[in-house]
Amino acid sequence: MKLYTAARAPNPRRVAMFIAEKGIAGIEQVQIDLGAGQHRSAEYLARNPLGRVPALELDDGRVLCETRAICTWLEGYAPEPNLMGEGYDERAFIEMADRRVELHLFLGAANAIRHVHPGLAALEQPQFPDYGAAQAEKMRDIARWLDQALAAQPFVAGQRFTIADITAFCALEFARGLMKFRPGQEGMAHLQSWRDRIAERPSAAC
Ligand SMILES: N[C@@H](CCC(=O)N[C@@H](CS)C(=O)NCC(=O)O)C(=O)O
Repeated sequence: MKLYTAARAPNPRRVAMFIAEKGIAGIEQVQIDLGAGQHRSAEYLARNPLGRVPALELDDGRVLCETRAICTWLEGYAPEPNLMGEGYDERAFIEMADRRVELHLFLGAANAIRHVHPGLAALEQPQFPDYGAAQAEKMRDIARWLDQALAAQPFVAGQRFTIADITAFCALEFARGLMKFRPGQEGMAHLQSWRDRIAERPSAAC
């Protein structure tokens, strides 16, 4: 198997963290240089016509894209430790938490950064800075909601570490670097202490 990935990019980081939590070895990593536009080369577009990373090339030659779909495949390939739920009831509640943080926290931060940060201009054209600023506020709204949720439970989906923690952590780390977003400095003490706890896991170093 080959994982097409990119250094410092938050979606590939989600997959890297998922693989590290599972302890899966032997997946070859192929670095795609987004700054150099390698994801738009004919060779890469033949693998993923949407020109995005990550992409997982399976041993039979098929290419699986979309971070959550890759994680679903890896969960079946290496079931332990379980990160996406045992049985339909737990799976659905973890999916709810994961989609909430992916669609609102992660994409809010991604849109804020892509539309405002000059370093992302090569990837996002045209940039709409007003839209980016509005997305940053919406991202903060969901961060405040998550802060309150984490006052009552230790992890994003409830009582145990799951894929939803990985998605939320990678969103916050992206926002930390490029939006200078520090939950603790904005009154979100529970979110900050959750972030600091997750940062201590070996997988967070990916
Ligand atoms: N929906 C995709 C999004 C993947 C994505 O947007 N990846 C970014 C890096 S984090 C990318 O490839 N960006 C290249 C570009 O915007 O041209 C997923 O979940 O994997």
